[in-house]
Amino acid sequence: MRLTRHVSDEGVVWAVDGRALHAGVTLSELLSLSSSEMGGLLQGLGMVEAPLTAPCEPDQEVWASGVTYLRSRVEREAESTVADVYARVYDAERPEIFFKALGWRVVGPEGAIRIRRDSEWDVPEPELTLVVNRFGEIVGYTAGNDVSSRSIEGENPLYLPQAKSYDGSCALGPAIILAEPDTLRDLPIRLEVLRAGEPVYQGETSTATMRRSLEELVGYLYRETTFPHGAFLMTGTGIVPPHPFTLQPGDTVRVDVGELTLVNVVERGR
Ligand code: DO4
Ligand code: MG
Repeated sequence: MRLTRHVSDEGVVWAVDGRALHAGVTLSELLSLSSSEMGGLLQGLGMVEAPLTAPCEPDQEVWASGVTYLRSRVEREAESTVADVYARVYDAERPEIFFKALGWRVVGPEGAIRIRRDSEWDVPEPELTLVVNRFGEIVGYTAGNDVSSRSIEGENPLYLPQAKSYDGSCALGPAIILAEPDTLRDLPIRLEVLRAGEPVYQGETSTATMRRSLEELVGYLYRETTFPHGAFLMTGTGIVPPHPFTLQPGDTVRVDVGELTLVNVVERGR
């Protein structure tokens, strides 16, 4: 089943497999129920034609995990003056988890992701993004792009919130696929960057190469933090374009995760 969020002149509507859910049924409400209770509300009415927007509510939280793939550790060690922290967190029992965005700041399909004006080295990070209900159950996934400034993070890891969390740094979509966690353990992830219509970077990996389990990441996120309306958790990148690649305004970034394709264009910050 595929959940999508649409904006029309009449307002926002959620749909299941292209058919509108009953007025007032929101993702927040669905994620406040257990996965067995949620099924009862997933009844589609008429077809929805309105454009897609990011599949999250304005007040939902997006969190992210880091250094969950060897590739991420290797690139971060190379860019950083304190490489040791990345090796340590890759091997540690406790994962790196950080706050990424509130739903209202999330960019949807075809929307503009951004590179900061005060950053010279910027990359997309294609990530399996878990959709988790209030009980910490994984109910599905979406495709995510954890757009990041490597120059700011590389200068000092304490600058991570500025490297990771700013307008246009988080894109999700185009849909939520409702799925059992077991179906997410070996999902293909691909990244392609087009410049003037030509590919300038391509990479691929699989969630099977992640060092941590999905449940482990969700377990740490929910350990001392409640999410009455559920949460999104980006699970880290296994693809990092190597130096000197950097995003440029006008680039098109395509992220494939499982059966989803998220496409965004790159803009320079204000
Ligand atoms: O350690 C910094 C962030 C790591 C990250 O975003 C990732 O590995 O995907
Ligand atoms: Mg990331």
